[in-house]
Amino acid sequence: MCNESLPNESPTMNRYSTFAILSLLSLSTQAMAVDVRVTVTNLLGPTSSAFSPIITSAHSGAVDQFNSGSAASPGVEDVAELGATGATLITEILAQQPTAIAAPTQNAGGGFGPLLPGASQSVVLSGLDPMANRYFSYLSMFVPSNDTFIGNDSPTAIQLFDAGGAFIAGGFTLTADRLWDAGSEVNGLFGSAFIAGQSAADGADEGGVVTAADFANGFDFYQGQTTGPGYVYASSFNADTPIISFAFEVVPEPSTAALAALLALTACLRR
Ligand SMILES: [Ca+2]
Ligand SMILES: [Ca+2]
Repeated sequence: MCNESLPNESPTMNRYSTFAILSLLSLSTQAMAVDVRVTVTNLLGPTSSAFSPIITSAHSGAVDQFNSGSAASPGVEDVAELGATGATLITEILAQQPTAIAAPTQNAGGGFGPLLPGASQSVVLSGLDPMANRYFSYLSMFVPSNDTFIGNDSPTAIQLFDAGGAFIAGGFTLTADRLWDAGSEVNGLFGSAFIAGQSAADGADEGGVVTAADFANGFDFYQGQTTGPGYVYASSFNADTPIISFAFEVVPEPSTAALAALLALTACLRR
């Protein structure tokens, strides 16, 4: 885009150069904030399981949603049993780190609902600081079930940015052996979510701890049952069955686009 015939030292170009550098300085603080779009896709077959909206968050590593072998927090129990938009969990996340950014994924047309087999949802985590929001976490109910969920136990397992602040999130896929049981509700048809005629608000207290879910046999209760959306549930899982994928991309902001243009202009002027 540079015009090679431009004289290097004209007074006009020096004025432009000064303007460009001053503009760069004024934009530098805005440009540090990054918007990242998270896109999730349900990889299961058409009569298989779905996910509640995925509660996503970006944090410094200080946000630990749960621990295997310990009782689930009220926020994790709420998502794992009811699969809503995670208001209690988001409150817990912000209590652990006030500068964390957290939000649930939405359907393509907007609105919150189940992430059905084959479908995708997304959310933009806005204004991320590469240090305060370096790591990514997720949590979502896996339905039909009583309290089965996906979520990362380790707060530092997934990096959005490296230690130098560079965006490095490459995406990942979860397999069925990554499902958890919250240990908060007894598994069975009674009180299961996503099954017609059952109410997720029902259920018997389990009083247990977060453990690996019985993905091989733990969904037999729901086989042949009609789901909320109307299809008859039929599914089976192996340990290595892919269930959901996560993808990340930086969303250009107007300030970022302007900065890129100014950088290009400055490079031209310095030739
Ligand atoms: Ca943990
Ligand atoms: Ca359970």
